[in-house]
Amino acid sequence: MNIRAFFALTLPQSVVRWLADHADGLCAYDRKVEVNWVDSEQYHLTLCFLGEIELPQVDMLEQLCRERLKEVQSLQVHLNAAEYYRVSRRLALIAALTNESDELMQLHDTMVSIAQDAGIAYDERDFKPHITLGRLDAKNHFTQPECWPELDLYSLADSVVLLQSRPGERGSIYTPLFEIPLQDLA
Ligand code: 3AM
Repeated sequence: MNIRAFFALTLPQSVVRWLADHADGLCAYDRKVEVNWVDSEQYHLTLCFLGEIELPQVDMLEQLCRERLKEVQSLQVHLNAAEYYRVSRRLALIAALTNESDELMQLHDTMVSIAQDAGIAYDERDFKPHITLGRLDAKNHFTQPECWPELDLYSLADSVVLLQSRPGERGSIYTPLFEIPLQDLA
């Protein structure tokens, strides 16, 4: 059985509530109702997309994560904008963005090397850390505001999860397969 999976950071409930409230405000720009807004329960920051993996690889990934993340500290993620972001020729997002801090980029690299050590052929795309609030076809009529509402939010990232992605009636549904806590910030 194959499992579509990816490593992600989950967010504290307080941050989820702020982001959901912010996303509510952004709905006003979705004049043609083209954006498929993500359910706030599904908010996450993707660290490394693995694609289709097999069940035994989940156990191997968990073991590798427990070893390699033992010394890794929790981090603060500064969400400093929420705006339109065209991911590919087909997909655009309304996403909360963060600057590429050294800690976050190092954690991304660690997750990539764990995936590779578990025998997963990782297909490197540019890693632009973000939290997807809504998705829309890249060919759309969305008119961006001259100035997006400000976002200035800090989120503690204190664990890494492996999420399974399955198609649901209203977009993908993500289910945690395992969660590894990071070390407390000193
Ligand atoms: O929900 P977000 O935006 O974090 O865009 C996909 C989604 O990201 C991304 O993995 C998350 C779960 O599906 N994704 C899908 N295919 C991908 C790929 N080939 C990918 N990221 C990188 N490479």
